[in-house]
Amino acid sequence: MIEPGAQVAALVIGTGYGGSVTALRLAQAGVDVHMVEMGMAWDTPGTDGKIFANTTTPDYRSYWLRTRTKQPLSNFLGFPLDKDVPKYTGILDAEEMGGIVVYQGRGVGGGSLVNGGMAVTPERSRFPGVLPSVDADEMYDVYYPRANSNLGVNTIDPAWFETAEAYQFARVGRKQAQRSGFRFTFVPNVYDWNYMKQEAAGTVPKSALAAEILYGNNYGKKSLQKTYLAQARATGRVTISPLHRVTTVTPTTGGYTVTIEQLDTSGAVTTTKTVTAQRVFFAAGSVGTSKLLVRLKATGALPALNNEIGTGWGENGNVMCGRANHLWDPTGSLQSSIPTAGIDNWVAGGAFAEVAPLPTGIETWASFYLSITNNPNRGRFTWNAATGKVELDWQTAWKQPSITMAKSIFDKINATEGTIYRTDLFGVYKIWGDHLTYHPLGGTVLNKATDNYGRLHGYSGLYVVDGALIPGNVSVNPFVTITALAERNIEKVIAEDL
Ligand code: FAE
Repeated sequence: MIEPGAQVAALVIGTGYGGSVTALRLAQAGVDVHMVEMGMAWDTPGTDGKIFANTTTPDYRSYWLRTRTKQPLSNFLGFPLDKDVPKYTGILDAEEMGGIVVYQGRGVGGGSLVNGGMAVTPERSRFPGVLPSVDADEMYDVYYPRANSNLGVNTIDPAWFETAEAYQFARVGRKQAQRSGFRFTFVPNVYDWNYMKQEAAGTVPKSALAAEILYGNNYGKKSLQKTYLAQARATGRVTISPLHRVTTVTPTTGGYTVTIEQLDTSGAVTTTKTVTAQRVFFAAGSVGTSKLLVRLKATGALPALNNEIGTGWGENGNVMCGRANHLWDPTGSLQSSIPTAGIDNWVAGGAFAEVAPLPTGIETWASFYLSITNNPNRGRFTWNAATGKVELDWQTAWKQPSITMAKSIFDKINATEGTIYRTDLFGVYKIWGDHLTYHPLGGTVLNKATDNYGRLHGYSGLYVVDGALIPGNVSVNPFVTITALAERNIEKVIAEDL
């Protein structure tokens, strides 16, 4: 745990993908690194003997400082699903920002603790539209392969997929996609598929087959704790302070003064510490990094940051929906919580739809999808001096292009199958889950708020290394791109700045 008055060579704010890559590579280059993480360590079992709670039974561990759950699927068959929980520094933050709920992981490992593990490299042809200033050859020859290998990305055994009871929902999704002429693709994942086979055989404790995902995964998923962070700790040069939140970064002689609040599990501040860091790497996630930098610029701690800070934020075009199948098309009462396939209509209709599980334990006859769409709308973080808070300018109506793009897939499938949308999953008579995102991106965009390698304009020794660099949309699930970009940028920074 970091001591007040400490002097550190490199301080990393946040322990998600960008932060973990940065810490590992700096440590391997001989730099001592301290990582500050506002969430918990998630290394100690709870009252039920497990570290993480099940998705079907949220408890005190499940939400970041909320007294009531805020489940992405809020309703079922007309009944609201949310329930009261004790206020605790739990694992999933449902941050309500203006017109959108932004879901984020909290704890050592960031989003890797709560996400679906879908590890997708965007198609090469789409990359210039995502990050135009980045050399695509370098990314596809060097940094994407490096990221995939270090994250432990693997693909499902196609033969097992054909017979696994837990993937009946995905096989129904495939059959219906193909009957409407859509391309159906398998999606790589960081879940250990061999472990899942053993879960199905009943030889190991169940995790994906026990509906664990949103509130953490006790066994089979290779979160950052098992990959980059384990490697980083093994260097002996990386230390981590969980339940510590960075509030201020401001220049001082030879580096930066960083103010850090230590939290207890009720979220109360128990101590405020001031330390000095030669270099500071912002890895607090798209929302965390952007909010921090907007506030530090507006309040005079880092006044020389440029006017791009806070702009170019997007939600990766996320929109959810469900379809009601016929009685002869059951999707299965046992569903793996780990998605493994999607419907690709990006070129024709601007949507890539993940065929998602609904692991309720009962037959629902529902097909459920999270679509990533080419929504062009972008939000902006601004400082509200009256409230002393950073706000996000985003309106729910800006999701309309996403809905239109998702409909390019599901209207056709419904027409082919003679089926209808579910209206009971996001409220009463509400088809579209258009009020949320799992994929916040941007707000401190590469080559705008920073140079082409994440160095913040206006200050030497300050870097952005996370999803805040990516301008709003990557056309697929984002963490492989965040990881690969962090690998590219830190290699340059180590070569030129240290
Ligand atoms: P992130 O992983 O969010 O890490 C930031 C860390 O910084 C967090 O641990 C914060 O607690 C911490 N932090 C924030 N502010 C402070 C502060 N002031 N002081 C100290 N610490 C701080 O950032 N992506 C995929 O590619 N595939 C998926 O299947 C997928 N499924 C998802 C499902 C869910 C439910 C969610 C929420 C996300 C999903 N994502 C998925 C998105 C993915 O997890 C996300 O893009 C990355 O985690 C973002 O990585 P960053 O390094 O930017």
